[in-house]
Amino acid sequence: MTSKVICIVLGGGQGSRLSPLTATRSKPAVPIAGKYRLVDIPISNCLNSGIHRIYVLTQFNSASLNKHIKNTYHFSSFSEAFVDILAAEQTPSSVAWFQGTADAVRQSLHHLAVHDFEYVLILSGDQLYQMDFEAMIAEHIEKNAEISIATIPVHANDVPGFGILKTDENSMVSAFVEKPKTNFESWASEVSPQMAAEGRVYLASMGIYLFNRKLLYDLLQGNERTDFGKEIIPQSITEHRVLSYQYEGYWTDIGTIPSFFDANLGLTDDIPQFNLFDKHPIYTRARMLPPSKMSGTHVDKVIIADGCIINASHITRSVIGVRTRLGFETVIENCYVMGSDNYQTLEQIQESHLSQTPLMGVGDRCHIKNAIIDKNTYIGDDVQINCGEKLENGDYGPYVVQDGIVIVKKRAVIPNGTVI
Ligand code: ADQ
Ligand code: ADP
Repeated sequence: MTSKVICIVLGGGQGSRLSPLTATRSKPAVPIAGKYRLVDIPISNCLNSGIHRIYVLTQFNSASLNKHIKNTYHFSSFSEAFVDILAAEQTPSSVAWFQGTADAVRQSLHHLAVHDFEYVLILSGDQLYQMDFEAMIAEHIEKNAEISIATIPVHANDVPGFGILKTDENSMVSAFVEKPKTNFESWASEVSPQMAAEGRVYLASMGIYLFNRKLLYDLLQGNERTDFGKEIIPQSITEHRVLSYQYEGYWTDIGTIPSFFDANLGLTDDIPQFNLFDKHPIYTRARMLPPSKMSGTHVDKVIIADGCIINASHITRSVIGVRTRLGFETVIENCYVMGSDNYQTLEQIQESHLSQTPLMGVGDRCHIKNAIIDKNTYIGDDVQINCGEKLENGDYGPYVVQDGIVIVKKRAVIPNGTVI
């Protein structure tokens, strides 16, 4: 069955909600969990489900995404497997930008035409979850559906952020409303006792769709509908067999700074909801980095990627990414430190010492709390970043504050003694 499926990963519009992490890279290339990129999550779910033909749609065909995909996803030349990037080919000022999710898929249909397939699986590129799509496809076929939507029970507080639906006794979708803001109580559904006990009684679309090939072409061609959630799905439920494929595992949106931050730090829990230590791997680029080296550090609930040089005194509830360097007597709490793309040479380090400019990484005697430190940053000695909660949201030059989280921009230099 899965050999008849082509997957399209919606890699993101302008990515403004993840700004400034998306300032120089496309959203699918944003680093996650210390060594992966966002796009590795949907791609790994596909590969682990036996789906091997994958297109990633993005507005920015940035060098880092290209490089990552090219260096990561290699298949035998005897297989038809591929992971390809399809980028909107115009400039930001041009109307030829993808106008929305459905428009992005429409503009990509001609790339699919050369393949043999019966189903198209459409995924979001900014969600953290592990799901077996093979089971979803099996149910789609068994119930003779034309469209299947993966759904998850959510709490009333979350309803305004999702497409909410109702189903009949056969799990066929009978009603759908995109992101209802008020008076949605009548949209409550019958759910499992466990979900009901958690107060999760509204069935939300996960933005994961399986379409029969011909129907997708019919729905997209010859019209200007631009969005799945706002137009295609609500308009399809009366005319087509739309199945709700219910899922109750861990699933979270990582499309905003606070949700991205929480999802990363959540990986440090004793038993994380998203399990990196699972038999199904999350694939990413193999980097051939040296093992991490640590000295004099007390660590508690920390994930440390390869290639780090760590002399900090304390690290708590943090994710430390590839090639991170942390100086002596430094304290890191509740942080995602993304790491670096390269190491400085001993000569460069010597020069920095002589000129008293910060080294790449985090210097000595720093105290950094509630922060995302993007890659290749130069944070000097005696820097304190821990007043994010008291700062107004906004762009402060080398860093941005968003809901109490300080995001130090890629390649930013934070001079010795700075207090944020
Ligand atoms: P949203 O996530 O709000 O709701 P949307 O902003 O359209 O929907 O994004 C869906 C996915 O497509 C995201 O991964 C986004 O980055 C990507 N995307 C958006 N515009 C794009 C473009 N022009 N080109 C390429 N990719 C693009 C949707 C559904 C809801 C559902 C939620 C679940 O509309 O019904 O409940 O997903 O998260
Ligand atoms: P990642 O480890 O996050 O996947 P990459 O290895 O793709 O990052 O590197 C990102 C950027 O850094 C690329 O432009 C790459 O050329 C550059 N880079 C990587 N290693 C080095 C190095 N040793 N010296 C200088 N630049 C490097």
